Amino acid sequence: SVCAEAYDPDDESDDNSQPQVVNPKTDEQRRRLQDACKDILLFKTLEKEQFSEVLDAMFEVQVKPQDHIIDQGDDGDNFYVIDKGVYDIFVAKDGVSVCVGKYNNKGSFGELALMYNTPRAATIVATEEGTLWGLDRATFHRLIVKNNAKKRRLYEAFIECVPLLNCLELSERMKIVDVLGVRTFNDGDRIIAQTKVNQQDNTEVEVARCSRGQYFGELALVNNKPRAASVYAVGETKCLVIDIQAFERLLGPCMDIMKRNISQYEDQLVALFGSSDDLKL
Ligand code: 1OR
Repeated sequence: SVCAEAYDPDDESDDNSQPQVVNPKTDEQRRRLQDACKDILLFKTLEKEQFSEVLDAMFEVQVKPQDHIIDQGDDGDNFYVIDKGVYDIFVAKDGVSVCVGKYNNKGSFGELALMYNTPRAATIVATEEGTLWGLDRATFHRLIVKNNAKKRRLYEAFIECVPLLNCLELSERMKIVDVLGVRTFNDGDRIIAQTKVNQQDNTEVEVARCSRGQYFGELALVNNKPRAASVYAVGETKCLVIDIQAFERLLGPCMDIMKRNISQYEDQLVALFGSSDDLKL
């Protein structure tokens, strides 16, 4: 079984024996593929050359409503990037399959079984016609898993000094490093756009400034509400990013700390504006 392979992110031995996979694509496919992959976090730390090898290896998959792309418990074959379509995520709880989330026309899934040689952790079902880009297990291993060893070396020390993540075990922190992406911004770039409830009042006031080791963007994910504030880069900045599914999967143990900090935002807002209605949980 593939589940018996040991996972060693520091294993540097090169699978050079393995031929490079190339699935030819039309210009139109290539354009769609590049568009679908431009925000995929797992690709964001790859060198240019590795990224183009990934794109070469990917293949198009057409799906129909109710197609099971992945079944929980199976061995992992491919990693998938969404081109279009809505996909439900089901996880079995006490023998009952529960919908725990969905992917809406963007994102990726199927990395866990390939990264850790574990059975598929969830079932993914297409709810409508859609298109996916698949990446085979061997190429995923050769390029993404190998890159994770480098990511761990680069970000291990930094992750250790993020206070929020102190509540996690080392192995849990490393799982965050495995799925995170890196994004850089220039001075003034808008990183998060506030969803404006009241279009009349558009004046923006600086309410806080975050620096190294701090975090932002959690509020909308914790509350399941629109973005309550905009965030702009001050000077050139570099952020480590995780997607909402990984956030929910990995940051549960930090939830109490985040909620406590959110109640402090409320106090700050009341002090500034006399109300914190936009933040109500
Ligand atoms: P995989 O290779 O295990 C199923 O195949 C994929 O579903 C998995 O990789 C992830 O990419 C994706 N827990 C586990 N896997 C998830 C989850 C998830 N969500 C998406 N996947 N949880 C839901 C978080 C919103 C935690 C459920 C308890």
